[in-house]
Amino acid sequence: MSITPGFQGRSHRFEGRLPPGQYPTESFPVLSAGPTPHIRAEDWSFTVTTEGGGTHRWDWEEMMALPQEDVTVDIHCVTRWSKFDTAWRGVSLDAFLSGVESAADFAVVHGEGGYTTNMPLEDLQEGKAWLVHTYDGFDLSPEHGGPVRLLVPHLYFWKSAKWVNGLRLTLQDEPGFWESVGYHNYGDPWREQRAWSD
Ligand SMILES: Nc1nc2c(c(=O)[nH]1)N[C@H]1C(S)=C(S)[C@@H](COP(=O)(O)O)O[C@H]1N2
Ligand SMILES: [Mo]
Repeated sequence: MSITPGFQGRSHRFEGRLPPGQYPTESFPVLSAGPTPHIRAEDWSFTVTTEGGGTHRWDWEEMMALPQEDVTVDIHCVTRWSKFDTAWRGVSLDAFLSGVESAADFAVVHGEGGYTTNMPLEDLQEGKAWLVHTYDGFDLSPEHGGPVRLLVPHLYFWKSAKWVNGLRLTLQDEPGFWESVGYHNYGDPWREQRAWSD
């Protein structure tokens, strides 16, 4: 029998839920590459652009009219903290993509301020990703990406773009902000895909 240091007591409850090289934290660290934009909900919008240049846009009210889901998931940051049972409310990416005609295999997610991150389109489909506006029962704070951020919990948390405002569907894979400076292109925490060389 082995006990992970600093992880006693809760080890049975979270058994098997800590990816390699990670430690659990109760706090919710803020990691932003630049200043925090303050965006009012009424000024927010989300635009999906297809490989052919077609656009589909939702404003706050239109997003809130889509089916809302409560999601409780574990999140894993590449800086090695993991947080269990984070509780969000938002809209599945499937609800946005269902009416979008596209042959794209890849997606680039855009956040206000120029942040981008890429992933295979299928990682945003079939209940694997959400646009979330509520954390722990409260409006998502600007520091954590409010009014709306992406949540794609099965990949390292840098893929969960804060202040999300767009999704570009592409035929070729295009590395995003961190991916183009050495972070792993895919970022599966269970395979410890931290850097390109992993
Ligand atoms: N727009 C934007 N999204 C972003 C980031 C950023 O700098 N800008 N940082 C990423 C990184 S590296 C992480 S770990 C998480 C941090 O989210 P948090 O600040 O809510 O913990 O957001 C990700 N999304
Ligand atoms: Mo991160």
